[in-house]
Formats: sequence, C-alpha cells, structure tokens
Amino acid sequence: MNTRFTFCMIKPDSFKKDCVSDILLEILKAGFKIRGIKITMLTKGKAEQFYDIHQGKEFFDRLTTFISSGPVMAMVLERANAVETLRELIGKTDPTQAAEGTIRKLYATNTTQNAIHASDSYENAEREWSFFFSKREIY
Ligand code: 3AN
Repeated sequence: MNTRFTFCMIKPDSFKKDCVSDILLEILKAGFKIRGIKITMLTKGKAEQFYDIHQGKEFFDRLTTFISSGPVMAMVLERANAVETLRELIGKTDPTQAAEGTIRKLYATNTTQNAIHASDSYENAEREWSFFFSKREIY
C-alpha cells in the first residue's frame, strides 16, 4: 500500500465563500504536493455515484444535491502519511466539533456545507481519484 497519496475535493460552499485559495494554502503549508488538480461540476447522478457508500442514509439527498450545486476542485495530493495527515488538517465532519485551526473549523458552515472532502483510507483514496482523473492527468 502506498501511503504517500490521497485525494481531496474542495466543495461548492468554498467557491461561494471565495476561500478556495485560503484552503489550498493550508494544504500546501502542511507540506502536500499537488499531483493532479481540476475544477469540475458533478451532475446529481455523478454525485450519487461518488457518495455511493452513503446511499440510504438520511442525509444522502441533501449531500448529493449540495455537491452537484456548484463547482468542486478535485486534487491528488502527495505527502508522507497522506490520508491521516490530511484528515487531521481538515478536522471533524461537523465544524462545531472540529479542532481550532482545522480547515473545517475555519471555513465550513455546517455538516453538509463543510468546505472539503478528504479520503478516509488509502483504498478509498485510489477509488476516489480514479473517479475524477485518468492516469495521464496525475504526474
Ligand atoms: P467526512 O467527510 O468527514 O469523512 P463522512 O464520510 O462521514 O464524513 O460523510 C461524507 C459527507 O457526508 C460529509 N462530508 C458530509 O458532507 C456529509 N454528512 C455526513 N454526515 C452527515 C450528517 N449527519 N448530516 C449531513 N451531512 C452529513
């Protein structure tokens, strides 16, 4: 298992709040290198596919409607212990529970509009970046 790579997605609320560059800076300051990057917009169907593991949950429709409501920035990031380090940097799902200084504490609005997604395992990271990037788009 390669523990140097992870995936993240800056969510539509960050574009609306105009804090995408602030979030990028936090990620770069933490020592991550960007190996793939794109801005795109997901259809509702694509958002449902991406969040397939949450099918059936109470928040599924709210989550996929929100994610497909505006642009997202998808990234493949490299750093030692990439998944754990990025998860710590972004903070807990609910911003009221997130630690001081974390990206969600700084920029999230609520549990749905929570600024950024980061993969929670190396297996999921590969599945998630493959959803957005072809091999030629990652260097
Ligand atoms: P995280 O993004 O912190 O890994 P997950 O994987 O449990 O959180 O959930 C995926 C996404 O689903 C979250 N980023 C959040 O936007 C949404 N979500 C999770 N739990 C809730 C909830 N109770 N209410 C609304 N949205 C939720």
